[in-house]
Amino acid sequence: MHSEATGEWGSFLRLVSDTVIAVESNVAPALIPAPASFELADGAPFMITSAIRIIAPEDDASTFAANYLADALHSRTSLQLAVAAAAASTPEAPEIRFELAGTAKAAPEVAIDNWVDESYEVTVTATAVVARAATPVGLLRAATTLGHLAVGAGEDWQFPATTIKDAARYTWRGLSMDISRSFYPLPELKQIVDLLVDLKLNVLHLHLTDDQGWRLEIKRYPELTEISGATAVDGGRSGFLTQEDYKELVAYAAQRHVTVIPEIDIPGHTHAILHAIDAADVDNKAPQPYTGVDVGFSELRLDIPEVRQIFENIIEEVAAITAGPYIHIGGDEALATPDERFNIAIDVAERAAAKYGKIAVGWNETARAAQMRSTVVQQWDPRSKSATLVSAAQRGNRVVLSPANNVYLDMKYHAQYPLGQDWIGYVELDSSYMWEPTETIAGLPEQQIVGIEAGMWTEKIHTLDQLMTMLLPRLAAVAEIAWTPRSRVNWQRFLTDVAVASQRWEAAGWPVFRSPHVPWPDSVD
Ligand code: TNX
Repeated sequence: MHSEATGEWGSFLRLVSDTVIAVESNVAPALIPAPASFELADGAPFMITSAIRIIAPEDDASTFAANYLADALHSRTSLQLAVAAAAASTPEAPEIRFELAGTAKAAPEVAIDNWVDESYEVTVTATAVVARAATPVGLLRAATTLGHLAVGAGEDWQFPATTIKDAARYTWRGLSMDISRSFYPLPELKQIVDLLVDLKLNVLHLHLTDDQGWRLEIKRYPELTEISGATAVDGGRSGFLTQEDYKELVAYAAQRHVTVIPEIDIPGHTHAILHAIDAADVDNKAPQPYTGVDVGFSELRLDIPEVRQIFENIIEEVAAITAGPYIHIGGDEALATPDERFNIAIDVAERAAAKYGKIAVGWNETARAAQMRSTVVQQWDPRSKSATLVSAAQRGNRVVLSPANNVYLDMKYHAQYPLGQDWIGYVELDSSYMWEPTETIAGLPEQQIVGIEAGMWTEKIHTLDQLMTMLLPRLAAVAEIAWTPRSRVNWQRFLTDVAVASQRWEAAGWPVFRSPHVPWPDSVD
């Protein structure tokens, strides 16, 4: 899988992968994100053998959770455990039992719209493993945890005796992924979803459109992808998702309780649509494709009725194939758009989302425009004035935090790092871990913070291997800050867990950056 890596990056990547331990073997479980409560007990462990069955409720979602655990154990241990329906349970024999029990908790007052109770409990004794949750999503979270809990080597694997009680801190935990500057095709996007599930993340925000490319087929305007699906940033990959591809991704993600949020960025970051649709390019500014990395020069003129109609037609199609409740309308860096037109653009976009049954999400710049209270504001730029964001939150808008200095995972790890950008500085693993969401913006009402999204921009990140090395291990840090209660956040424990978890990630084919903070077992220096 590293065959395409050449040059400086190629030798760097080979150095990384040479340090990988080929056969996984570990004695301590590495649970990332750390559960709300997790104690190893004194009792004997539960021995995992291929004779053990995973018993699950018969509904599809619970069966999916049980199969997820069977697959996770198979890839880590080579043991193949069978999944059986609850009616086939033989409680006198050792079993792994998934049980739907209890009443789902009520939604927090401020939550992601398609909120589902994700809490679960796992108890391990020598004779039984019981995973209990009020919802199938909770059972999937338990399955992920159990997949990580197994310790051993070769044929000899076990779950240590333990009790785990776990629940998410924030209800919106995601990754914002730019596939416009450089395209990432469907099979790679599915791997990204797999990584999100491994980290108990539940949002994949897809930045589908920008100056450099348009990545989603729109049936009414085939020229969008015929022309601007074929362009990309210099050195990046072009291409696009057909509506069938997109629907397949949405379904794949939904089965794993990941909400896909499509972003159609307006009024800036719009050179690709201007270049593809003549009627949208009213000022005739985009005869050529754009392949550079500048921002803030393009504008889609949503104050003009014909252009507005094109945009609404696009939103209608995007909404129709999006299962989740949201559409992201961008709104960032609209430097070519005067305030008055900016306000019109955000108003048009919010209304278009609402007309087709969706809630708008916008970057922090949208906080200053006319706004619906349901709109979710995504804060990204630590240099921006936070007063407008704070007052939007005070009026009731929900906030997703993506502070670039902590969670922009396209930033270089350090000055010599061969990939990424550095406009906000370097983001080493400690920067992604050592921050407290409620303390990032002075005066922001804490209860309006619905969650956290990491950011991945692809001006300089062009392959899946490069992408994974930027995500790992930093996305694990972001996932832990989003999931784990503050009292359980612990840098030293996290680092020890990253060293172990990296074996799993690399076995899945995802190269991991060797952060010097992590106590690697096989130090090469
Ligand atoms: C800022 S983050 C942008 C993107 C760039 C990114 C590079 C945001 C809302 N806008 O257009 O790709 O920085 O790090």
